[in-house]
Amino acid sequence: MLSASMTQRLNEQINFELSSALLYLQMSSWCAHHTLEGCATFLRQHADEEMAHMRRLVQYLHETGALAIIGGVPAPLTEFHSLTALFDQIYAHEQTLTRKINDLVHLANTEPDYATLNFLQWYVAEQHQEEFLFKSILDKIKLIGTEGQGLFFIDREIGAIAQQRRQQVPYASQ
Ligand code: OFO
Repeated sequence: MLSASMTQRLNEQINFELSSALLYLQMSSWCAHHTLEGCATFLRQHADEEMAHMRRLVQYLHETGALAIIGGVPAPLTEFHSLTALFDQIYAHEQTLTRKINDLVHLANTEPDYATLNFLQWYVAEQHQEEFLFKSILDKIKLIGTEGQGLFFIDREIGAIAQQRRQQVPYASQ
């Protein structure tokens, strides 16, 4: 059984994952609007992944007899200065997510709540992968550059990452 504070903090995380899904879906739409189809597909997949992260938390709350509460989330930003700014924002967002997961791990460790500590290990590993993924995308963008045909090649590269992830991540969408 979860403590009241752990239940509250896991519910906060549910809503943060949901707001991440909405942000990435909005970003996907921005990319599609700017004819960056590879980026749009990649970000749509990523929105689905965030929804899966949310559902995993909801299921855990059910299994522990707690009530999952889907709260209201603010509307995501709709405008981005550039593709580089958009991916910079994602990288910062994922770092915030990592800090939130780390705070949850700290709480589980100090309560102590070993079942939740164990459950959270999946998120710890996931955030490590996510930060690595987005850092490598940013590195690629900086390497290729967005001048001239740069955007075309970046979009193709990111579209290829989406293709690979479709095979690796079971819930990645088309
Ligand atoms: Fe759920 O934060 Fe990215 O992965």
